[in-house]
Amino acid sequence: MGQFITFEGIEGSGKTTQIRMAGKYLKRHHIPFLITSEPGGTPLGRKIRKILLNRDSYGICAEAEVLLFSAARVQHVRDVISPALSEGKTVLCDRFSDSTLVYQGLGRGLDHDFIKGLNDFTSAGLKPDLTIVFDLPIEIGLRRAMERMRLAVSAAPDRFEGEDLEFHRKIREGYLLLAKQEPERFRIIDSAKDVISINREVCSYLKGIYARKT
Ligand code: Z5A
Repeated sequence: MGQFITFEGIEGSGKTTQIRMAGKYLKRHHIPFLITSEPGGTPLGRKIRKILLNRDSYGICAEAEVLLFSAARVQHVRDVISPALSEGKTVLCDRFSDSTLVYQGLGRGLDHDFIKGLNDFTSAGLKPDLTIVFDLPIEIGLRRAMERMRLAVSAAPDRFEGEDLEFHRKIREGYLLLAKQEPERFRIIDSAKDVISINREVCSYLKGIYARKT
């Protein structure tokens, strides 16, 4: 089985930038890998993603939202993640079930145990071997996301980017709490640092996980 590594964090925390750089590191070391993301990763997931992020989908209630993220995940795990792991590939995934715990649990206020059960069901018990949380003050993350949007001519804030500061603060605190509860799985990186320093830290954690395996 390959290693399952998830990248988590608030909006604009640099996950996408770092996952690409981590892929380059694995390539240099001839480690077969797959980069994927949630919600997405499958044709169904990409359709669900459009619904979930579309700002005009105002009417989605928290209960419907969690089920849509879960539907995208179950397809993703079955069609993409589990097969790749079975082939011995390392899977680098931008967001996974911890996102549901913090966004739909703490952010939307849905019951924690209910979401845990749902996560177990959708991921068929699959748990990341390593989860890296990219942590930084929400103001910096949101500023980065806005700046990226400004550079992309037609982009507009999605449903989550439109949430207030209190929502994003809960998300950040939620990740730090999860990391405290499972210190053996989580690593926290200060994501306010520059891209190269963060990448160095990510690579050291990747090195650690392969060393643990041998
Ligand atoms: N969601 C959920 O509610 N429940 C779930 O179960 C799941 C997801 C799975 C998906 O949004 C939304 O779905 C997400 C949670 C919710 N919404 N929120 N918030 P998404 O996939 O569209 O976006 P995201 O996951 O939130 O990530 P992002 O906004 O795309 O940001 P990022 O990937 O973490 O960061 P980035 O794209 O690498 O960097 C952002 C910008 O900052 C970019 O211009 C970079 O060049 C720049 N950057 C990156 N690193 C640095 C450093 N170190 N210094 C300076 N600038 C930097």
